[in-house]
Amino acid sequence: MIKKFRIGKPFDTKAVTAEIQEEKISAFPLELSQEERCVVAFELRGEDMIFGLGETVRGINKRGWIYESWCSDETEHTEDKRSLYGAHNFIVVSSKDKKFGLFVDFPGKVEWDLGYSNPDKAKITIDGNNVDFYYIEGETERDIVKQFRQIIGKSYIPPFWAFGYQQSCWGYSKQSDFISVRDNHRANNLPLDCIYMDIDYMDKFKDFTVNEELFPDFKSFVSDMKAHDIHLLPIIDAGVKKEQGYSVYDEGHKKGYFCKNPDGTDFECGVWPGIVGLPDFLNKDAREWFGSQYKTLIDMGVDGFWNDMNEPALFYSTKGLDKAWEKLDKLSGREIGIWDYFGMRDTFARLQNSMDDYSSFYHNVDGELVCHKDVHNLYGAFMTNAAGEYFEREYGREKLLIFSRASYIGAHRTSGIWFGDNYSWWEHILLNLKMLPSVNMCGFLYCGADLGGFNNNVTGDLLLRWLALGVFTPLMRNHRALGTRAQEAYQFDNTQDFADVLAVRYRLIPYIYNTFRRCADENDMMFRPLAFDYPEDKLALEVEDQLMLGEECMIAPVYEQNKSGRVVYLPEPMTFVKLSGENITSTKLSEGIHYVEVKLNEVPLFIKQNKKIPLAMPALNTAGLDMENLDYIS
Ligand code: MIG
Repeated sequence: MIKKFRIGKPFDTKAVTAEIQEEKISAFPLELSQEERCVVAFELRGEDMIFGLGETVRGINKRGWIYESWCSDETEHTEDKRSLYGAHNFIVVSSKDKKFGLFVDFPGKVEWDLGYSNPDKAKITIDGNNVDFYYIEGETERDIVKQFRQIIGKSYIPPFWAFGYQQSCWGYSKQSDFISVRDNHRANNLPLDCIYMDIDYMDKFKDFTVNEELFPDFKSFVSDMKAHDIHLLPIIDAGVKKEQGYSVYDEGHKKGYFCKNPDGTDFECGVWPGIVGLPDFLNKDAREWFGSQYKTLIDMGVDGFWNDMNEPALFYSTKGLDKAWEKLDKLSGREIGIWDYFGMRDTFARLQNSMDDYSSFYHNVDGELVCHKDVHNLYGAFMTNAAGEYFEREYGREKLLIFSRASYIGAHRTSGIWFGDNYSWWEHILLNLKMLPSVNMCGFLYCGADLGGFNNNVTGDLLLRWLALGVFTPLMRNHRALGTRAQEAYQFDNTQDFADVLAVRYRLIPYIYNTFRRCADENDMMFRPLAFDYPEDKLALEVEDQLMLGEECMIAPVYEQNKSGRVVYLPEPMTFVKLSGENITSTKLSEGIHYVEVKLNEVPLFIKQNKKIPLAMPALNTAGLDMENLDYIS
């Protein structure tokens, strides 16, 4: 049962697609106070658990920390942080006698103090008082999620090939880089379906352009790669380079499609291309205009994109930089104290993604000026909707792959997400795992983390262990930052181990793909906390390093260094399966705690009693998969 409560005149976030009758606010079932800000609160008792909040830090059970919904270009996903790239305002609260879901539909900042200030109290502070609440009651957590998913509309489904293995690296720039990635995979019997193009393919980082020196005939290059069954996926950044004569900028500027300063001039900031205009994705016409720009690259044969820097990420604004120079000028040449020095240093560091800037530019929403700060969390979602809606209209469903870094609930209907700039840290394998059920709760099914880690230098064992989780995530992409140690599967001496693990992905595609489609159809979660499936099992409730997958399985990757296996908890008897290349070993295990050994080239999987899962024969790409002749394991 879903109840909708409205306070004031909320901004239309487009998150909810169903028509729901409003209830009287006096019937709102939680504590509610309204002054300048709206605050919702409720008691937390001993064993109560809180799930949700989508893409964010910390545990599957979110209790005991303070989170902020504020789409952030956060480059260090450590547990002291409060926000990452997404703003996913949905939680499920689970206590012994009552379970409920709460969606706070609000496009500005929301603070979730879930037992941080006071362990017995949850306090949600909304940065304003025009907001819609959806309160959902149900028998089980999964049922509450399904009801929620039903009102926000069906999840995006990518093309089938998007379930293949994908390689990415910030730094591939010339044609020969891409060809060598392709050929090295082939030569080492490593499967591959896609290679990503990061910002270097562009001409001076200008969206929808291709550097002609690097790619003299881009169209034939794309088609040549496709003839080898490799899809190329260019990145698109939110900011549009300010350059006279660059048609996208000229048109956007002329038509007033960029975000504005209060005086009506374009708000300008520095990102990779230098000074950019920020397309006003909150403006319907600007949105349609930007969406149609993708055609330039689609016409060259490209059939997918990833949208980046759309929180939006700002290195500095021109007005912010002017102020910083002024400060510097005042100090320059004088004898300064240590605090002056720190102040000066911080003045420049604080220019990045600053609240001053977010509070100082405006969107044009149907003729009305809206301050960015009040709708910040919609920016990336609306950018991606612009693309996704255009793709569906012009090319049909399931034709183009698209996923985004920033998101709000609603974007799950038109695109997937990736989890941004993680590190080659063992603990980030676990963070990857923990985010999967929470983003599924919010409708994001096509998702995944940068396997191997984006920042920092990888090691072969870390990458193998991470891939053994990645074989189960719909988006399975190995990606790394410029200047980090090479981490393609063929860069390590034990290449065969990588071939063994990647082969398992292709063996599992029939299962992963069908489970994905079923979950999209039925508004279900692909990955669930054990707590959702075994609510009466005290041990299962607290498991934070294993997940249920589909109706059939449980996954439990090894995520620590120098471990030949791990401890796993089985809430019921299961078959423990190890998959490696074409090899399968299986052992029946009773319910309870076990230590299981897992070699670096093996993928561990636990299958429930009386369940079986299909396996295809390994293939080198999705085009070569035989989806008809399947084996079954149980
Ligand atoms: O400021 O395009 O998260 O995946 O490789 C960094 C370069 C910009 C951030 C993305 C990352 C991408 C990188 N981008």
